[in-house]
Amino acid sequence: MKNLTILILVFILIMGGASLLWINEKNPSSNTNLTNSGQEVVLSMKNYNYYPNIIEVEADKRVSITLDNSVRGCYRSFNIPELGVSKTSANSDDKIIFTPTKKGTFRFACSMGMGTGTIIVK
Ligand SMILES: [Cu+2]
Repeated sequence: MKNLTILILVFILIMGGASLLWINEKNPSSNTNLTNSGQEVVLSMKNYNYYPNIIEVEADKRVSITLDNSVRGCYRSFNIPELGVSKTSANSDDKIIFTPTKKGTFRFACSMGMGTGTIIVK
């Protein structure tokens, strides 16, 4: 009887662990909002939007944003109105460089506002 109880407990633990793993594996696939931390940011395009579309940077440090070659059309025109950033990047070597001086959460967008994302300045 005691052995059976232990077996059941072990079984419950294994199932619990397995479901946790399952949840963890589930998350990345739904993660189109992956956060890219750091001052060197590379953005590409996924599902008609910037990817990743949350950027975390530190204030008062130079930020370099590269739009890789999957980013096309007006998405190459990159704007963060609240930080005074507005630049059209011709290609992946033409980086968007700025130094955010105010902290906060701001929106970035292409020139027509189809592609959007969030930049968090800490
Ligand atoms: Cu656009």
